Amino acid sequence: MEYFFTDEQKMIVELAKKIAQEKIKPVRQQYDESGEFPWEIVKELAQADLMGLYIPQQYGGFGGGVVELCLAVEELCKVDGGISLSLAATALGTFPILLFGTDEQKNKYLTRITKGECLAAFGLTEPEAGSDAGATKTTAVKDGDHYVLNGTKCFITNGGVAEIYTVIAMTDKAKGSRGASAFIVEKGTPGFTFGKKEDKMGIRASATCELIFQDCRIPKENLLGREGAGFIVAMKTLDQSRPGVAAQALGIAAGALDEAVEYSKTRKQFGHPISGFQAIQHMLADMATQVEAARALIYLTARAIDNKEKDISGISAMCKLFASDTAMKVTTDAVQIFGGYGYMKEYPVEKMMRDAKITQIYEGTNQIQRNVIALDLIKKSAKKK
Ligand code: COS
Repeated sequence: MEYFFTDEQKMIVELAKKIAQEKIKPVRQQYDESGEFPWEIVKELAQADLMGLYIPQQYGGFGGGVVELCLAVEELCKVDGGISLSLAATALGTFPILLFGTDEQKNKYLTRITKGECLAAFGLTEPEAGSDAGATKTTAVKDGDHYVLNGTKCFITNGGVAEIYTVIAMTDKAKGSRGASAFIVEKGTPGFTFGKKEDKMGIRASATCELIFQDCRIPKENLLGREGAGFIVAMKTLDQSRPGVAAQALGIAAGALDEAVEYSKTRKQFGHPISGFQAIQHMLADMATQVEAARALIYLTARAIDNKEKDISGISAMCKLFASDTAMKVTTDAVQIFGGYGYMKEYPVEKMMRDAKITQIYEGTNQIQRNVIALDLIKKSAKKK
């Protein structure tokens, strides 16, 4: 099903598929083992102009939106869910600037991202503020023409490798989540350093580390939106980016399904290819149905976001919830279809299952997604009355 994509959008898919097959597939296992950051692939993505897919043309981007981003992410993640994250995590770090930046901020930062000169990251999570994003402890104190940041962010995707960070910090602790503000912080700013690099179960080619702010002075021009709007900046950023995580999960699931179908045709037991057994056929049928349903939900939502529809929190959370649960189920079933071979690192589905797990956790656990969906339902039902 092609969901009525335009010729341009189909070209993006073909381009991403070519990079995934020709450049990423040959090195995915090596990067998974070493946990190194795949700069050579980032360069390929930048040269193919994929880094600016969702950024307006006036800033040098392709002028697409969440649909284009999801198409590229899905296709790349069919082959590898970790390497391609440099692109998706940069989008997460870029959305706050796109949504809330001034013209000056957009000109300064978006143009660098579209040129492929640098990556971006989003600094919200802290050791004691994970699901409870409002419990942010990092502070930003105004001092003349500067803000002084102190605190630690953790589990930051693209941490250390990105040049541009959007960071949430408290400018007025007494006001709770209404006292949070968002800032752009550049790598290399004195007082901004990186902590330990995480050693992860999956998406190992993606860089994840701590951001440490110690009396880090940033110019007041780097405030994003107004003071006190940081929590809303974070929530609206997540509303916009969750379909991208869902596309990552979808890609991983679709990749595992393809592997399982191919394997079932070649693996013989009891004198027949296992694809001839109904037990396997029913598993494949369920996997394919879930993948197709996730795809329909994601592109419906991405279109709604690109059409600037309001009230997208609930459906955006549904994408992330449904696609990530699908990825976990489908990759687990793919390992089952491969049997003992599926458990071995020599076959790709073992890695796909490890990569899938994080999609149920980051950008809000699936438990938080259910909270967001339920609150949205209740809010909308109150409005109807
Ligand atoms: N868009 C606009 N405004 C929103 C919003 C959204 N999507 N979500 C919440 N708000 C507003 C609320 O309307 C409320 O406004 P008022 O103060 O004017 O009433 C304010 O923000 C606080 O909202 P709420 O009371 O619902 O906040 P909570 O502290 O209860 O937290 C959740 C809400 C759980 C949804 C939030 O903390 C969250 O998303 N957590 C997960 C964070 C996450 O995804 N972390 C992963 C790391 S980022 S990679």
